[in-house]
Amino acid sequence: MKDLPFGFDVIEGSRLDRFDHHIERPLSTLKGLFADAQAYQRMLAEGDRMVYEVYEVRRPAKAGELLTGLSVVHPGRVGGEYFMTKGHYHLVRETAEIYYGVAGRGLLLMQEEGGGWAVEEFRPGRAVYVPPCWAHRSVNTGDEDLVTLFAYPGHAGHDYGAIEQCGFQKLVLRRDGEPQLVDNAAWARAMETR
Ligand code: PAN
Ligand code: ZN
Repeated sequence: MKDLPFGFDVIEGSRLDRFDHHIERPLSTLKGLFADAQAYQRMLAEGDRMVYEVYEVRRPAKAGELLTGLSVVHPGRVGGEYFMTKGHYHLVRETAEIYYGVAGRGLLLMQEEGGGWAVEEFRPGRAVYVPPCWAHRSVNTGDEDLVTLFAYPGHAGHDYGAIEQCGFQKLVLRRDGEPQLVDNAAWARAMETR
């Protein structure tokens, strides 16, 4: 019984005391993610900064299970665009997800394939619900790590392709010292040629 993950703690601010899998996403693995390709190349030339990490608690990938873990998006910007996750739909579209803010400030960008979009604030103690069929991306708009706990159905899977092709409708950019949602021209162009 001791192998079952009945409980885990967030320690040192941004790590789980027990996890089975650690995903690292340094800048070099995120080509094409940020809108300003030149700013991306300039930053990469200065060093391969860690953009985000995920600590996963492994469970069988089947319906009835919940996959949980911790997402840590480090603070930073490429050009004016805040560090963020790749973002994805679930492969099984009819699966939801819940996030809980542990530390830091940020936004969860969401969008539907039909064109709807939404944004929710992350802060410590706040939960954010992602309904079935909504793509989701975490954005760190603060100066410290954005740490969130997540849980989603075991059989959900991840579909990164649609977001890699079209991006999100909105970019989150720093303007006058504040995060602002800005229309993503690349998304509009990708939609026209579909
Ligand atoms: C999260 C995300 C995590 C990293 O566990 O996978 O925040 O984001 P990307 O998967 O978009 O790189 C989740 O939403 N799982 O379904
Ligand atoms: Zn997800």
